[in-house]
Amino acid sequence: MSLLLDNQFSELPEDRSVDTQQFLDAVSHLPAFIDCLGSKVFSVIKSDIVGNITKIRGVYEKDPQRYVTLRHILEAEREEHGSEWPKVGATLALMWLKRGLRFIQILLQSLADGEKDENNPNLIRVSINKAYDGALKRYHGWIVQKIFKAALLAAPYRSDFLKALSKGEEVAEEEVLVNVRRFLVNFSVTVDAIYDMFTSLNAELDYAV
Ligand code: 0SG
Repeated sequence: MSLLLDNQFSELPEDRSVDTQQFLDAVSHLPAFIDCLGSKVFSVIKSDIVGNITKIRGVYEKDPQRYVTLRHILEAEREEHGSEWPKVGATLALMWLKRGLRFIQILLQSLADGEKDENNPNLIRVSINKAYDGALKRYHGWIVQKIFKAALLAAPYRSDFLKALSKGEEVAEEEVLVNVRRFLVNFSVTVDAIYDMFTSLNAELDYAV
């Protein structure tokens, strides 16, 4: 059962600030969605994302009035951690989480755009590879790139992936893609805003794990 498309990200205000509570509520549905993909190979990805979310939530819950937006968290941690920052705390967790979100953004956009491997139209590897190259590959050393290759072999068929996006129900492809496009509107704006925030605060790091 997927709650992904049912749980839209909020529209951002004019200043493009991201409300921490709303963001945490929205990303909290990702782990359950990853479970719907059906292979244990994805559990490593799920625990990474759960770890990121838990860390951000842990900071937020210490003082919700202080950390109303994600920018408040980054600015507070910059003050608190000095030269250790940004490779620390919720800033580091969000740095990685946003890459996972960018991966999902590119993957869903590619599916919505109808990109396909013409010889294997029921595979989504073209879209997954595009997402990986655009969001994650440069941050991965060769061992993690091998994990990605293993995950690629376990990737669901297009039909199963679309079914997972439709709460396990058989829904016409075009209908699912309409929902994907709707979901992508606020989701993409949010992911872009988080990337821009990291750039403007000079918080982005480009080491590989
Ligand atoms: C259709 C499905 C297709 C799936 C294809 C999968 C593609 C991705 C495969 C990559 C597998 C990656 C597994 C995990 C890798 C992690 O090592 C990296 C780095 O992790 C960070 O390392 C942690 O996230 C940080 O945690 S923190 O919260 O404590 O801050 C921290 O530990 C950091 C190291 O710290 S440091 O040394 O800097 O001090 N993680 C990633 O690369 C993110 C992977 C996200 C994948 C998202 C895929 C979503 C799939 C959804 C499908 C719709």
